[in-house]
Amino acid sequence: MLHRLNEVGLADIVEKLDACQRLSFDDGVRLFECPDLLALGWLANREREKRHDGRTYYNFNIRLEATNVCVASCLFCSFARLRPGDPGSYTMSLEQAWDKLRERAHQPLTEIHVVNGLHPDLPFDYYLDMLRGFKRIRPGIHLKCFTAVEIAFFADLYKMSDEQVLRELQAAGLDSLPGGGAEIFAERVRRKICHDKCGADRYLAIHRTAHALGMRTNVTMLYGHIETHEERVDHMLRARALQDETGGLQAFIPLAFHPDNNQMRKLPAPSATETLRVHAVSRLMLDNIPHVKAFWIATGVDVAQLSLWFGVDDLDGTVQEEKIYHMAGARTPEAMTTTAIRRLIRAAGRDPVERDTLYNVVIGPESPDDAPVLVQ
Ligand code: V47
Repeated sequence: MLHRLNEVGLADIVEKLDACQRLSFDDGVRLFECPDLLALGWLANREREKRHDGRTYYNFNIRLEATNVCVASCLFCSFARLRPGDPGSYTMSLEQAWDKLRERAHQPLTEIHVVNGLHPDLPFDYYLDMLRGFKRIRPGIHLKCFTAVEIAFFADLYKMSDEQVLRELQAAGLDSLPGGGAEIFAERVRRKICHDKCGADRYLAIHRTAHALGMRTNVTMLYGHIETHEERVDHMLRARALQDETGGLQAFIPLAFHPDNNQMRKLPAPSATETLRVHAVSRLMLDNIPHVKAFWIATGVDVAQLSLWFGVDDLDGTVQEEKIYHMAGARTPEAMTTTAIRRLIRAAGRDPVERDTLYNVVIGPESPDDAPVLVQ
């Protein structure tokens, strides 16, 4: 492969990586323009294997979207319904939200991932009580809830600082923040696709504060719409700079734009090759973020499997009941069993590792893929 990387003019980048030197903005743009996808994948895979060998992580989680009422008007979103009472809008009662966890009492879940619309009328206690209830039902469960965009919204609505909001949620049981809401950090893109929600600086500041309070977080990147290669690289470098400061980011998650049922439906969905390229470049640019995750719901199961040779070491989890992508046209299943995830990792020639949210090993690669698992 080295001669192919030479041929496409990337020998200097290979040298930098060999010397454990950081790649620059221009390097990132050149990687996006590299015509040889396999050579790029090979290079990203080398970085992946330096960190994780063949280990490929997933977790046993559920997704909960407690309301789709949302005051923001992101053009790419097919999930939000603007006002309570609009056709298709819903808001779960706390009992309904808690039932989603009670119904899974038989499953060895380790995480609930909660993402909501920005609801203008719910009291802060709704969210605090939701978290307390989850911990009452299942004290050991990890609560990865509320994007930085939701945290900013709570702070403005309830007239608190971002830090106060995080502290109160943490006291009620919040363990970490998911990476949603990052989209593309560049102001040009945000103005066009999500002008009325929290900007990039505040998003990153909220993650910085969460890290200072001892929480881990993820960062996402929505790609395949109107963003340029330069804007993708800029996005990655802003995440990398935050990580230099705090070390609190666990995973970088590129999210493929889905065009159905939203105001950007005229755009085509990103291709499989583009998806592989974005994940590979992410691995190469983000030298300080431990994990690059392919969210299989967004990439498709087959491409997620291939991505394990293009820099990816994490596939998210069982998910179960995902709405945001399925309302935007995703044709992936809504859930995968842990056996199915382990088999697809194994079939790719990689080693499946079930992890908890903080990447502690729950079931190692040596376990058989259909091993019975203990219910917590
Ligand atoms: O922020 C919304 C994206 C995100 C569309 O932290 C869309 O572990 C594509 O952040 N096409 C929410 N994307 C999901 C998310 C996430 C997913 C998996 C793991 C983690 C994690 C976080 O979904 C939103 C937005 O960027 N989104 N609509 C759409 N039409």
